[in-house]
This record gives sequence, C-alpha cells and structure tokens, in this order.
Amino acid sequence: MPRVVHSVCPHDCPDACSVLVTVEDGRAVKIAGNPEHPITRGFLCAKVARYLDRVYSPDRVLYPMRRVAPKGTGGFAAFQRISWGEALDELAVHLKQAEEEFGPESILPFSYGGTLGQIHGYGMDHRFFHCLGASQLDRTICGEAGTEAMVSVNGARLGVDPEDYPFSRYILVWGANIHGTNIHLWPFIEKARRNGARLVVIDPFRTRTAALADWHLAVRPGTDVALALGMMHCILRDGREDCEFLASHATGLDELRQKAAEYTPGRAAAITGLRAADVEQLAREYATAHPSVIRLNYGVQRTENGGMSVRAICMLPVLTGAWKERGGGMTLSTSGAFPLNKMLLRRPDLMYSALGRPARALNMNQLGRVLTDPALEPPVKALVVYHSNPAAVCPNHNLVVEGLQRPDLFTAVHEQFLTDTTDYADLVLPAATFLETKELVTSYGHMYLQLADQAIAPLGEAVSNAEFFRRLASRMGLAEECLHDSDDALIDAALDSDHPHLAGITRQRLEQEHSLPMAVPRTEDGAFLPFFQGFATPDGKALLASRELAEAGLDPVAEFVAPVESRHSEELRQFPLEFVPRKLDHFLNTTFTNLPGHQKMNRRFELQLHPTDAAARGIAEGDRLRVFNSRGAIELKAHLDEATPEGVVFGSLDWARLSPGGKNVNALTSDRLTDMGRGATFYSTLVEVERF
Ligand SMILES: Nc1nc2c(c(=O)[nH]1)N[C@H]1C(S)=C(S)[C@@H](COP(=O)(O)OP(=O)(O)OC[C@H]3O[C@@H](n4cnc5c(=O)[nH]c(N)nc54)[C@H](O)[C@@H]3O)O[C@H]1N2
Ligand SMILES: Nc1nc2c(c(=O)[nH]1)N[C@H]1C(S)=C(S)[C@@H](COP(=O)(O)OP(=O)(O)OC[C@H]3O[C@@H](n4cnc5c(=O)[nH]c(N)nc54)[C@H](O)[C@@H]3O)O[C@H]1N2
Ligand code: SF4
Ligand SMILES: [Mo]
Repeated sequence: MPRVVHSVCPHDCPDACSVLVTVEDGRAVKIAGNPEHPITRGFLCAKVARYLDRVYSPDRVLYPMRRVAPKGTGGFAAFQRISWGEALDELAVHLKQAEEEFGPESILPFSYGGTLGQIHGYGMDHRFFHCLGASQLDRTICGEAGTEAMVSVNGARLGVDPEDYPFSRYILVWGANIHGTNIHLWPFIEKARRNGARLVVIDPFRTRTAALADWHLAVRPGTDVALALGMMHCILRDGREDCEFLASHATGLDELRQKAAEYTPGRAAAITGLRAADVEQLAREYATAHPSVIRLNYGVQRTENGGMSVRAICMLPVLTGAWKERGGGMTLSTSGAFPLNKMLLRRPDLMYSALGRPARALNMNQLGRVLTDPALEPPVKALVVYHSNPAAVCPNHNLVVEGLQRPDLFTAVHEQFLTDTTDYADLVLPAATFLETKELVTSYGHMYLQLADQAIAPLGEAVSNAEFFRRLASRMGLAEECLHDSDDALIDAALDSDHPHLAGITRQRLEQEHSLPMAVPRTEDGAFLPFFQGFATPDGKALLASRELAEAGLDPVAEFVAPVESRHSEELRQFPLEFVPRKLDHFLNTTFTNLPGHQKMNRRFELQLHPTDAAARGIAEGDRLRVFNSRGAIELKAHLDEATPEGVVFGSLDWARLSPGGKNVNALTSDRLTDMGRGATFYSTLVEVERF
C-alpha cells in the first residue's frame, strides 16, 4: 500500500516548501507540493519536482571511500570503498593529530547551504566542533551584508508576510529573481496585480520576472545605493515623506536629508546608468502608491557596496510610512520570526569548556587565503566539509584550489555526490538526502515552522549530518552527553523557549500538523505589521543615521563608493566589463548541476553580452570566448542580447569539473569583502573578453 509522507524541502531557498512524498515498498515513487500548504499551494519548483532523479541517481555516493589517486583527480576511480568503521577511524586519527600538534583550532568545519534544516544543517555539527574547540567558520557567503544592513535600519530580520502581498498596490522587486529563486511568491504578486498593483523590477539582468513586469530598470551592478538616495532626494524635495510616521518612528532624518540632497536625479542617473527621468518617475510612483512593498532578495548585496545599498533601500519604506499599512514595507528575510533556542541547539558554551574563550572565526569567503596564508597561526590542518561545495562556490577559486591541493591538509567531505570539492578529498562519506531524514525547517521567505518526517530509509550506507557527527563523536571517545542526543532531542532543544512567537508550538503538535504559523502578533483582521508598534531597535525607532557605522569608518547614512578595481584606471583599462556571475533558475547554487534532466532546463556556459560590446571585440553569437582578469580565465560561449546593459556581461554558476576548461565563474571573482557583514562580492567583478 502506498503511503504519503509529509516532508519539507530544506534546500537554500526562501520558499521552504511543504512536500508530499508517496512511498511504496520503501521506495519514493512520487513527490509533489502540498496543496493544503498556504505558501506551497500544491506546486514545487522544476528542480525539486524532479527530486527523485537526484535521490535515485546512479551517481549517488553510497559508501565511505578513501582516496587512492592524487589530489585533484575525481570520479569513483580515484577512490576505494572502505567501511564506516575504517573511515571514522581515519578521520578521528587525523583530527586528533591536528589537535595534538597544532591545537584544536587547526581543525576547520566548512558547511553552508546544502540544507537549511535546523537539526542537520546547523545543529549537531555545531555541538561537535564547539566541543573540540575547532575554528569557527564565519558563514557570510550569502546574506550577511544585507542582514547587517537591514538590522542597522530596522533592528530585526522581519519583513512583510508573503500572504499580505495581495494587499499591495506597488511591488518593487529589487535585486530579486522571483521566478528563479522565490517562485512561491509569484501567485501572491499575481493576485496583487489582478487587484491593480504595478510591478517594477530593478535588476541589471532581464530575468523572467523582469520580462513580465510593468517596468524593468536595468541598473548597473553595485549602484543601487545611488538609486535609493536619488529616489529619497526626490521624495524629500517634493514633500512626499510621511512626516508623522517619521517623527514618531525614526531618528536621523536631518542627516538623511543632507545626504539625499547630494544625490540629485542627474547624479543618481550618472552612477546607475539609468535616466534622470527614470529616477524621478520611480520616486514619484513609489511614494504616491499605497500600500507599496519592496521585495529585496540577496542580489543587491553581493557587491562591494552591498551593505550600503540595502541600508539605503531599507530607508524608503520608513520615509514613506509604508510600514503602517497591510501589504506595505519591505521583505528581505522573514527568518527573525523563528526565535528557536539556538544556544541549546548548538551549544556555543562548549567552546568555553574546550578553550576558555570563543574559537577564532575564519571567513568562508577567504578560504583560499585561509588555506595558503603562511602566517596563519595555527594553520588549518584538517578540513571537514559537509553540505557545501567550496571548490565551486567560493570566490577566488584558483586560490581555493591551491589550498585544497596542499599535501599536508587532510580533507573529509560528507556528500551525496562526487563534486568539485571531493576532487580534493582524502575521505568521502555518504550523506542522506532530505527524503531520508527527519528535520525541523524554518524559512527566510514565509512564517511557517515545519517538521519533515523521514520518508524512506537512507540509501546504501548514507547517513544524515547529525548521525555522521554522532558517530564521529563516539569514535573519538567524546563523552559530552549532548553529542549523543537523538534527532528528536535536538528538535526539542530548538523548541525549548519561552518566546511568545513559539507559544504552543511543540514537536508533538508539529508531528501531527506538520506546519504551524509562528505566533507573531497580528491585527484583528490577521495582518502582520512587523514594525507598526515600533522598530526592533533599542529606542523603537528606525535608524536613518547610525553612530555605529560612523565609528566603523562608514557613512552614517549611506554612500555610493565605487568598487576598488574600478577606481584603478589601469585595472579598468585592462578589464573594462562588469561581470555578474549569477545563479541559474533550474539549479540551486551548484546542487543539481550534475543531473542530466536539470542540465537541459538551463542555458549553461554562456557569456551574455550586449551586441555593441560584442561588435567592439569582433564577437558573434555562439563564438568561443576567453573571459579573464588578473585572477583567472574561463571559457564560455557568446550569447548576444539587446536587453543586457552595455558594459555589463553575465555568466552563471556551475560545477568547475563540468565547465569547459575545468574552471567555473568563481575563477574570476575576488575574495574582497562587502562594506558591511564581511560578505562575498561576487557581483563586483571586472573582466575582459576575447575570441578564442
Ligand atoms: N533556482 C534557484 N533558486 C535559488 C538559488 C539558486 O541558485 N537557484 N539560490 C538560493 C540562494 S542560496 C539564495 S541566497 C537565494 C538568492 O535569491 P536572489 O537574491 O533572488 O538571487 P540572486 O541571483 O543572487 O540575485 C537576484 C538578482 O539580483 C540581480 N543583481 C545582481 N547584482 C545586482 C545589483 O547590483 N543590483 C540589483 N538591483 N540587482 C542585482 C541578479 O541579476 C539577479 O537576477 O536564492 C535561493 N534560491
Ligand atoms: N559565482 C557565484 N558564486 C556563488 C553564488 C553566486 O550567486 N554566484 N552564490 C553564493 C551563495 S548565495 C551561496 S548560499 C553559496 C552556496 O554554496 P553551497 O552551500 O556550497 O551550495 P551548493 O553549491 O548547492 O552545495 C551544497 C552541497 O551540499 C550537498 N548536500 C545537500 N544536502 C546535503 C545534506 O543534507 N548533507 C550533506 N552532507 N550534503 C548535502 C549537495 O550535494 C551540494 O553538493 O554559493 C555562493 N557562491
Ligand atoms: S527549492 Fe525552493 S521552491 Fe523548490 S521545492 Fe525547495 S523550497 Fe520549494
Ligand atoms: Mo545564498
């Protein structure tokens, strides 16, 4: 008899879908979006709709393996199958050896977004490494610049509930690829449009969403701060600000006024590549439509200016008082609605028992430097990678590879497939997929906490992340009791909180109901107005000017600062094109890149450029191109498109081992960090292009 199991997609995606898995004789035979879930609404993205191709792929890593060929070679032939016992012994020996010779901080965990599950993604592993006293990983590759910037204005990671979008009359999608990365918001946007809302997209790339919008503004990458300040210039000049809301809900208006005065529409236009009339029109439309909502995602903040850009954008709904209305305000992340007990779940206090202090934190965006810096004390000697693919996703790829090649570095990778990173692994351990585990899942795009039931037994000898670290802790003889907690005990720890948002939410209830809305305060008609009662700052007011930023040497309001390389005329002459190495709509970062069905859905290995830039270089459609800068060179095929802004070119993220020439777009990106949040600056990259 087939049975239907309630699961949840834990991949790095704001939608956190409720997934129904049909299981027959222990095998998953069907996967579908839950029609009863208010956000999932019965459909999955094209990637996960084909998830069974992934679970049952003949390429799955199903057994522990030890390297038998030189580092840098991949494929199953480079490895020999061993038992879990042998694998754990080998790993334990290397961790102990590193600890004894160089201290526990010579061990570095490396994990990120393979799963956002609370138990397997960020639970038991943290306990394990804290207990050892291993280095911490500063996990800033994705959204830290934007998060810090948003919090610097609003005080919290809260935003408009997607279910309130239909109330909006003006939707400004700003550096967010809705159809690619947040598809479950689209039905709510469509509903708003049926109710008369206007949809405007600000994105240098003509995404599918931009093509469907009422208006698309192809801003130059990294210049959004100037656009937002230009809009605020017009709004303040025309007296369209909400004086009453500002008086009661914000500080720093005078400083903002002075700063915005500098950003005339003409100046904003010159920086952003838009027309002054566009800046004027956008400001007028935005400030006069009510309610208005801004859907920011993380595209804006992957630039050197990323923090300042998000900060300036966050000021817009404060200036117009948009937060007062249902369907008004902005959304970058809703993750602040889930106040789980992370202290109890992750046990950072264990670091103090191990070291008497917090362990050092190494920035994941600078993995190459971390692994190759001769001055780093202690050096990293053992690297444990799980649910991440650093050899593909980290900036400055060539330096990362140089580090991973080090013969004295021991690298273990817990994975579902042989990836770019396993090409450098000494040991590969088989990882379970989400169908094979029980998990607690939050969201950064909606307000439901969900529990995923295990649908099928792990394939082969695969184990979940939590189970991997439980086994390793036992093998290393770590007596700390909490390292042996069951998945249920971990879930209970996460839910063990008096926070009002978690009122009435227990594991038992989640086991029965699968998905529960967070108990955030709502108005009588059910609206969630995150900041109407006051912002989440110490004095309840939005900070339009920040003393903390001034102390850190940044502009206290916001300011456009040109990216480092474009300030050097020699660099600019050699590498005059701005390169945006984006994510693809039918992969998830580099997850799914190896599956033939998914590959067919994407346009891959292309450099999209404007016909004028192509003509200047004698490039025609389909030409083989060499794209290069001082960090590296890659090979792509020319795709000419009129919708590309002149001077800007686009590439996309893929596995390096599958890319022509064996290098992916991150061979070109730099490991410079964002102005706020120590984030990655993928979208501030300069290149030149020539025909092969
Ligand atoms: N299909 C799919 N879904 C995904 C992912 C995926 O790889 N594929 N990744 C997941 C992850 S990890 C994340 S963090 C989210 C991210 O979700 P998004 O933030 O939506 O994704 P990005 O592609 O980084 O950026 C969004 C858009 O910003 C544009 N952009 C780039 N630079 C700038 C700029 O300077 N200014 C402006 N205004 N726009 C700019 C890009 O062209 C892109 O279309 O998506 C998640 N969902
Ligand atoms: N050029 C460029 N680079 C980028 C980006 C970009 O837009 N452009 N985006 C950046 C962003 S926003 C992010 S978040 C990062 C993402 O970087 P990563 O978090 O490294 O994401 P993925 O490349 O998807 O790799 C995740 C890996 O985890 C594995 N995995 C999945 N589930 C599990 C599990 O449960 N257990 C274990 N052990 N393994 C699992 C998958 O097979 C996959 O190989 O990439 C960043 N890199
Ligand atoms: S990747 Fe996103 S849209 Fe696709 S199933 Fe998972 S949560 Fe839903
Ligand atoms: Mo991300």
